[in-house]
Amino acid sequence: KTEDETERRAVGRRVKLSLRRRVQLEVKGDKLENRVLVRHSCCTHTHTHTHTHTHTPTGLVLELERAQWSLRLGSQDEVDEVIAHIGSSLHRICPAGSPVLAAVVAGGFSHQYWCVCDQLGLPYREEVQWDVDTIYLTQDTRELNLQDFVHLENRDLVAIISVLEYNQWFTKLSTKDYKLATDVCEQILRVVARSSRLEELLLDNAGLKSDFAQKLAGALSHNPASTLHTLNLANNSLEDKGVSALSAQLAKLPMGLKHLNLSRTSMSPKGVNSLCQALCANPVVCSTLTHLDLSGNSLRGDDLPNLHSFLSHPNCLETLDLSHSDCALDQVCASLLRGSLKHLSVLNMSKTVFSHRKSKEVPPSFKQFFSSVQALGSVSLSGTRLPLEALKSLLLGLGCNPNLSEVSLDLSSCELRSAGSQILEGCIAEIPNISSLDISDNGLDMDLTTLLVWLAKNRSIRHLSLGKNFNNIKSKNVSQVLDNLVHMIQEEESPLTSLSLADSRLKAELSIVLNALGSNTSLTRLDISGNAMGDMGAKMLAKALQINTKLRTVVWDRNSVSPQGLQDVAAALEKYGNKNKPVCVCVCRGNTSLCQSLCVESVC
Ligand SMILES: *[C@@H]1O[C@H](CO)[C@@H](O)[C@H](O)[C@H]1NC(C)=O
Ligand SMILES: *[C@@H]1O[C@H](CO)[C@@H](O)[C@H](O)[C@H]1NC(C)=O
Ligand SMILES: *[C@@H]1O[C@H](CO)[C@@H](O)[C@H](O)[C@H]1NC(C)=O
Ligand SMILES: *[C@@H]1O[C@H](CO)[C@@H](O)[C@H](O)[C@H]1NC(C)=O
Ligand SMILES: *[C@@H]1O[C@H](CO)[C@@H](O)[C@H](O)[C@H]1NC(C)=O
Ligand SMILES: *[C@@H]1O[C@H](CO)[C@@H](O)[C@H](O)[C@H]1NC(C)=O
Ligand SMILES: CC(=O)N[C@H]1CO[C@H](CO)[C@@H](O)[C@@H]1O
Ligand SMILES: CC(=O)N[C@H]1CO[C@H](CO)[C@@H](O)[C@@H]1O
Repeated sequence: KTEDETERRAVGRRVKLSLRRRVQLEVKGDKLENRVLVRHSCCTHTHTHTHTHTHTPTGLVLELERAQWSLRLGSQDEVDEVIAHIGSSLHRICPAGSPVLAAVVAGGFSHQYWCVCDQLGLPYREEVQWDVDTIYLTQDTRELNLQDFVHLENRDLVAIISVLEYNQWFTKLSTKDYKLATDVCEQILRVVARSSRLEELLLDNAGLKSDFAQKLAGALSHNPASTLHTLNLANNSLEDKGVSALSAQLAKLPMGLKHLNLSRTSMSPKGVNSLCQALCANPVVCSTLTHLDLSGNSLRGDDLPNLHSFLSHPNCLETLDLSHSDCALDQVCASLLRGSLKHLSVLNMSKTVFSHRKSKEVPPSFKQFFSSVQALGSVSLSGTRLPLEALKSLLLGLGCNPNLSEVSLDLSSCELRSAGSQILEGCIAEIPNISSLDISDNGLDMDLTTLLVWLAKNRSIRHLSLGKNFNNIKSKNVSQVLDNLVHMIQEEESPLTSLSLADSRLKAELSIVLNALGSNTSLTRLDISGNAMGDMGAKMLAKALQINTKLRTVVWDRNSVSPQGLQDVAAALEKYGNKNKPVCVCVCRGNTSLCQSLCVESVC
C-alpha cells in the first residue's frame, strides 16, 4: 500500500498506468536499489531516441535522450514484456506506414500531443485535444489551422506543430494574418524537414522575411520524402534572395507543385525569373501546377524571360494571377497562346499594363489567344488601360471562340469613355457567351444611353455592373440613360438577374429604377449602395418590395436613409416576408465589402 502511495505521488493520481514492474536499478557501479518501473498510458520520454538492450537474461538497459538506466527485472519474461510494451507504445505514437491507426482519432493526435508536451515539459492543454478530437474530426478536416490556437502561448503552438512531425492525419498546416514567433517558425521548419505527410503549407501574412524562405529551402533539402505540393507564402516580405533560395528546392520537389502563391512577397523580375526557372526545371510541375499567383510584385520592365518561357511551354495552369504587377498583358497572352490553351480558366491581369512595346500596334496573337483559349471563365482587366484596338481584339476574339460558355469579363476602371463605349456597342451584341460584365467606373456618362440599347440586345449577360459612370451627366439628362436601363430590365425574357449601380450618386433620379421594380423583372439581386437616395428613395424601394416577388438581395448601403426610411422598408418587408420566401436585404453602415459578402443569398 505504501509503495502504491509513493508511486501514485510520483506520477500523479489521475495518470493511467499501463505497465508496472518491480525492478532493481543499478546505481553507481554494481549497487542495486529496489524500484518500481511504471509507464503511464502515454509514452513519457521514450519517444524518438529510446534504445533498449539486454546484457543478462534479466537485465535491461534503457537509453533515453537524457539518461541511461540499467535495470534488473524478476524474469526474462518480464524483460520481454517491458520491451514489447515500449514497442507497441512507439507504434501507437508514430504509426508510420500504418493507415489503419492513422484514421483512428486524428492519427493519434491527442496521444502524440500529450507525449510532446511531456517531452518538452509543457502543460498539456485539454482544449487542444478537445478541438482536434471533436471539431476537427467531426468536420473531417485534415487542415491544422493555427488560428484556432493563437490565443495560447507560443510554446503551446510549438508543441501543437511539433506533433505534425509524426502525425499521419493532418496534411495541411495553415495560418493567416498572424505574426509567427521565431520558435514557432523553427518548429514549422522541423515539420517540413521531417514530415512525409505534409502536403500543404499556408503561411499567409505571417510576418516572414527572406531568412524564412532560405531556411525553408534548407528544410526541404533535408526531406527527400516530402509530399509538399501547395505553398502559400503570400504577403510576406521574402524578397528576391528568399525566393531565389527557395526556388532551388522547388525545382526538386518530388511531387511538383499544385498551388503556388507568392502574391505580395516583395519580388522583382529577378526573383520571378529564378522562381520560373525552377518551375521549368522541375519535370513534373508542367503537369501539376494549376494555380500560380505572383500578383502584387513589381514586375516592371520587359525582362521576364523565364516567366514567359514557363507560360509558353505546355502546362496545366487553371488560374494565373499577375495582377498589380506591371506585367505586360500582350506578352502574357502571346506566351500562353504558344503554351497550352486547354485548362486556363481564370486570368487576372488587373492593374497591369497592356504592353511595354513602343509600337502601338496590337499583335495578332492577342485576338488569337481570346478566340482559342478553351476553358476561360473569368478575365479581370480592372484598372488596365487597353488601347481601343486591343479592346476590339479582345471582344472579337471572345465572340468567335466556339468553346466558351460562361465568361465573366471585368473591364472596370479601364478609362473606356466615349471611344471605348463605341467599340463595346459595335461588338457586345454579337458576343454570345459573356455572362457577367463589369464596366463600372469608365467615364461612360451619356454614352450609356446607346450602349444600354446594345447591351439589351444581348441575351447572355446576366450580371451587369454599371456604377460610377454618372459623374459628368447633367441631372436633366440622367433620366435618358435610366429610361434605357429600365427598358433593358423590363424587357420580356430579359436574362439580367443581377445589376449593380453602386456608387453612382443618382440621388432622386434613382426612383426611375426603383419604380421599375414594382413589376416583376428577372432581377434577383440589386446593388444600389452609394446613391444618396434618401428617405424618398427608401419609400419607393418599400413600395416596390411589396409587389416584386423576384428580388432576393438588395444592397443599399450609404444612401442617406434615416431610421424612418429604414422603418418603411422594414414594414414593407414584413408584408413581403409573409407572402414570399424570406428576402435578404442588407443595410450596411460600416465595411461595405464585408457587408456584401454577407449578402450572399444563402447566408441571409
Ligand atoms: C499584407 O500585410 C500588411 C502588413 O502586415 C497588411 O497591412 C496588409 O493588410 C496585408 N494584406 C493582405 C491582403 O493580407
Ligand atoms: C493567394 O493568396 C492571397 C492572400 O491570401 C489570396 O487573396 C489569393 O486569392 C491567393 N491566390 C490564389 C490563386 O489562390
Ligand atoms: C484580380 O486581382 C485583383 C487585384 O489583385 C483582385 O482585387 C481581384 O479580386 C482579382 N479578381 C479575381 C477574379 O481573382
Ligand atoms: C472547341 O470547339 C471546336 C469547334 O467547335 C471543337 O471541335 C472542339 O472539340 C472544342 N474543344 C473543346 C475542348 O471543347
Ligand atoms: C440633355 O437633355 C437635353 C434636353 O433634355 C438635350 O437637348 C440634350 O441634347 C441632352 N444632352 C445630351 C448630351 O444628350
Ligand atoms: C409577380 O409574379 C407573381 C408570381 O409570379 C404574381 O403573383 C404577381 O402578381 C406578379 N406581380 C406583378 C406586379 O406582376
Ligand atoms: C459552349 C456554349 O455554351 N456555347 C454557347 C455560346 O453561345 C451560343 C449562342 O448563344 C450558344 O449557342 C452556345 O451554346
Ligand atoms: C449570343 C447572343 O445572345 N447574341 C444575341 C445578342 O442579341 C441579338 C439580338 O437579340 C441576337 O441576335 C444575338 O444572337
